Amino acid sequence: MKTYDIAVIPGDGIGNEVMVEGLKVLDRVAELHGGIAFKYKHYDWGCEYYAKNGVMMDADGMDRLRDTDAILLGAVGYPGVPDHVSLRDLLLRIRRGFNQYINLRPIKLITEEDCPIRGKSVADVDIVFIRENVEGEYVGIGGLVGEGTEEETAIQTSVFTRKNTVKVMNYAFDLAQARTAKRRDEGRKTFAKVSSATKSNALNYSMVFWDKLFAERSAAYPDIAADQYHVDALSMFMIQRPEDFDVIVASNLFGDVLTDLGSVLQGGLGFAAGGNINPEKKFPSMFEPVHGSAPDIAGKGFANPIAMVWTVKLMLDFLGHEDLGEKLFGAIESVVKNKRAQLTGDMGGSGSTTAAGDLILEALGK
Ligand code: GGG
Repeated sequence: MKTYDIAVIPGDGIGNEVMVEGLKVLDRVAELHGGIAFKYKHYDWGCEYYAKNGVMMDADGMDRLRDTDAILLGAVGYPGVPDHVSLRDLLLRIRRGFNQYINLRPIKLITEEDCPIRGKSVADVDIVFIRENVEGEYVGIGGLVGEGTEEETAIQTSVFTRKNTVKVMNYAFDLAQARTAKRRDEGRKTFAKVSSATKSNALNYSMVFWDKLFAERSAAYPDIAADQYHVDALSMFMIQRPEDFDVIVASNLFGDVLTDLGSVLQGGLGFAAGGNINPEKKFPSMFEPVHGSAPDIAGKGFANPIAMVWTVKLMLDFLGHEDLGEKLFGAIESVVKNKRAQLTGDMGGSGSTTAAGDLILEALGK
């Protein structure tokens, strides 16, 4: 029996509710497999912890997470703690501290009725975002000078290193190669490509550098088509013609914004899953739904757990259990297609978070 040590950080708001469903489903997947188990260590870090202790996580928190096989996180942020404190002192600290330089966010439509764009089929919406996750605009370098004076000035600097940017772009091209190989095996003729989100017309150092590295990487992968768009145009084209996109590589900030937009193509944030990945496995990777803590609906028991369950699928894939990931995705597809009236309100149903989780368990079988 192989036992995986999973650190669980439900965090804030609906993070607590959807995490229960994620773990319930993960345990059923282990049961079905028979040869694996998941051992959880729960951490109550987050905004409530901050209110009591003045910190988002313990001082030795990173050491406590270090030896786990993966981290599952719910959501971070709650009124009462400034957003920049809650995000930077927990989520971004783990991403950067464990060099999780890839943020992988799939955008895949399961049923046409969930796509708000007229005339788009399921085959039209199947994109994977590779977002740079440890530097760029989120690097946290800057300052405030002249506070309280008329000259008050804020400075926030972006950092793009060649070493990291090349690794992120290579990851995107490797993924496109894998997607192309899979499509070939399936007898399909549409091959993957990589699109880059840039803004080099305005950002004359960072994004010109980004474009230069993208051109270099594209030349190194001659079998994979590549194109680039300014991020403003890309956000428009993602809505007008999502079928033109396959793998999109973006900086930290652009990727964050574009994936919220992209989630709408698949039915909303209730579907959007994510993984913060350290591909070398030197440190644990962390899996989290894209959505936040949703204070407006927290505690009411009707948050959509699908994004969390899909996130668990990404973790299974990463741990080398793609077969189980596929099985779990099949269960998600089955409930979205056949049980929507019993799913949560954002999907037009009248079910609770717990009921939606139970339906996924049922679809997984015994
Ligand atoms: N599910 C984790 C969460 O609460 N995310 C909210 C958020 O603001 N994330 C920003 C980011 O992904 O950079």
